[in-house]
Amino acid sequence: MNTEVLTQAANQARGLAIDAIHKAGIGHLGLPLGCAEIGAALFGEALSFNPSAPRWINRDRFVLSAGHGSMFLYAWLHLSGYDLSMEDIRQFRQLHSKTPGHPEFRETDGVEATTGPLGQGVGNAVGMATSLKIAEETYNTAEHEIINSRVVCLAGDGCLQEGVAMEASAFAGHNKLDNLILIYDSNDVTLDAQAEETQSEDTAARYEAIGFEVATIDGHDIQKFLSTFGQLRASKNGKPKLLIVKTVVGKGIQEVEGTWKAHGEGGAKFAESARKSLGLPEESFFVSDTVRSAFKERKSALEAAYAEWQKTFQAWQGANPELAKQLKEAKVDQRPDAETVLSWIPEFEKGKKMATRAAAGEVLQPVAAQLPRMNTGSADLFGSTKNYIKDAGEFTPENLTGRNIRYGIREHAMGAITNGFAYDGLWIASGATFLTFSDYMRPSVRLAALSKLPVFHFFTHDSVGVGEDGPTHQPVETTSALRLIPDLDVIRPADGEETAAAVALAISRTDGPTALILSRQNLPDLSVTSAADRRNGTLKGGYVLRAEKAELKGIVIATGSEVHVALEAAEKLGDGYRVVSLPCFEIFDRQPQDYRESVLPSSCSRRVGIEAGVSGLWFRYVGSAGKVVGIDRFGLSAPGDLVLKHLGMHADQVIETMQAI
Ligand SMILES: Cc1ncc(C[n+]2csc(CCOP(=O)(O)OP(=O)(O)O)c2C)c(N)n1
Ligand SMILES: [Mg+2]
Repeated sequence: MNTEVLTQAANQARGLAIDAIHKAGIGHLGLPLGCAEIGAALFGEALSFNPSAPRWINRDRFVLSAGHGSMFLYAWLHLSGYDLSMEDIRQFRQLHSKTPGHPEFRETDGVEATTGPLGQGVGNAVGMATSLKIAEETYNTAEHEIINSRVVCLAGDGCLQEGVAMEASAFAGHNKLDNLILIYDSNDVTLDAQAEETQSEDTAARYEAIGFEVATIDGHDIQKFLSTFGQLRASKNGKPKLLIVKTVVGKGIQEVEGTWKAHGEGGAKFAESARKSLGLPEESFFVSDTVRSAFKERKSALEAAYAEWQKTFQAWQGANPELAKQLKEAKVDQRPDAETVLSWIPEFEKGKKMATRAAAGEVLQPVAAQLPRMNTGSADLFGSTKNYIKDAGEFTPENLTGRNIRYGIREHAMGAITNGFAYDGLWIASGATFLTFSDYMRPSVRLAALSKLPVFHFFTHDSVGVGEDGPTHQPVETTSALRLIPDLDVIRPADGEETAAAVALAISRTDGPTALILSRQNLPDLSVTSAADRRNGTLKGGYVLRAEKAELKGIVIATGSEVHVALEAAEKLGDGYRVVSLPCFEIFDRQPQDYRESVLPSSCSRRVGIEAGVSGLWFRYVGSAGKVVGIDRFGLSAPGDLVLKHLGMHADQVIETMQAI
């Protein structure tokens, strides 16, 4: 497309944003208007993609980290010929539209990631760039290059102010992800104020210092953008790229442009005069025939390039049937089922005491051997989180297929990067840290749940049982806090067999994330029932671990490290007492009513729940007549077994509590 047409397209995309936001009465005009030339250059020329095959493996991934500028993305996806009609644009921000307020993965073709919480998209893009680097190394051969795409991320001042972006960028620089092009919309404005009120750093120097190649240009100069972008794209120098584009926020609405008032919908009331000054007709939601046909031609050209690629791909497939099979299975929603995964995991030695973190590490080995697609990582805690895949190497720029990723002490970036892996779908990613520090990555875990991403994490050191490190490292509220996130499965297994099932559940899940909550301290194995029963019970979220041997008098419900305490209490209480192990509330809640009733019969209201954490959520299972032995305070620095005892995590406390009902 020539510059003339691209300029017209930019102005018409501005018109679409103005009209959609004017119609909705709400939205963010600043970015779609300020970045209109960048959109024209990217979607009209620079990016490689196929609107008819939006998940084409060799597409350039475009992530709008500044998700508030969603109308930017919708306008360009529409013009490019994705499945996003003008009617969809008219429905901007309306119920069940394909054009929600912020871009949502799975809702709209061409939306690569759910963005809006600033900075997350940068982390996701770094994850996608990592994913593609591994894919290049895994799948390209000397004869055939089937993957050579780039990840392009548009971020604003807000994204780059957020810590997660800096964590992720440092990871990208360290790992030499030169397939990443981060475009920084530097418009000197944020939501509330001119940017100078809150930032004074030299962003170019900051990024140069962490190993990026940096260029700065006028973001309204289409030709300059195309030539610079082209150079950066071609430069395989081991440096990720930062392209700083100086733009005028809200450009085209003279009343507000260049000021923070242009950030949101403030300018929309000037729609009429703005349309005029942009050279647009009075007709709203206008796209000229010239622009339409130019984008139609562009789509044909993209499809032709895709067809060319298909030829290479066919040849590659013929020459590499094993790799082709692996790649075919590498889809975001493609996972082995839990029973299959469990069949790979041998039973644990009976009677052996073991921490569930150690059990998870053992379970991981045969699973990883069966699933070459799987990698894992830790936030500088492999030695403690135990999720290292043995003999599988470490991911480094020189060893891209190493399956253990050192995320550094960057929990938040780890969350966002693993989400990036999951959005891309090629690899099965997981991370690990101490449960207490899952708080540092909570925003990314929440987005994984919202976007239904099959990613999972090993959260170890799961209670005051951590011991001497003290209350800073002893989670009490964290497991419950994670349970509050909708669509996140939180699994706290009690022994090796439950851990095997927990890992199998995490691997097999296709429609959301899983948090594995694992103990630091050794736990006895629960061989009161068979390994198969414990595994199958865990697959249902909860089960009767010890059945009553006489008329039912009471039920003790527990998770993880407190299940053996519950067992001991029930033994002492007598034959009429049942123990229910409830490793996963969410999965148990999804079981049919008759199963749940068989585990927790409503006729029995004498129930005690025990968990080394805050008690609030437990009343759902013990009911108003029941009681909870929990820890509704912060912990203490002392040996773990003493702290657990001191805070009531012992059989006598359970017995006393049951007897008081
Ligand atoms: C984590 C997070 N905090 C706050 C917000 C609310 N918010 C949305 S946009 C924005 C300002 C962003 O500034 P910038 O990235 O420069 O965007 P511009 O105004 O230039 O479009 C804020 C504070 C958010 N979306 N995410
Ligand atoms: Mg800004």
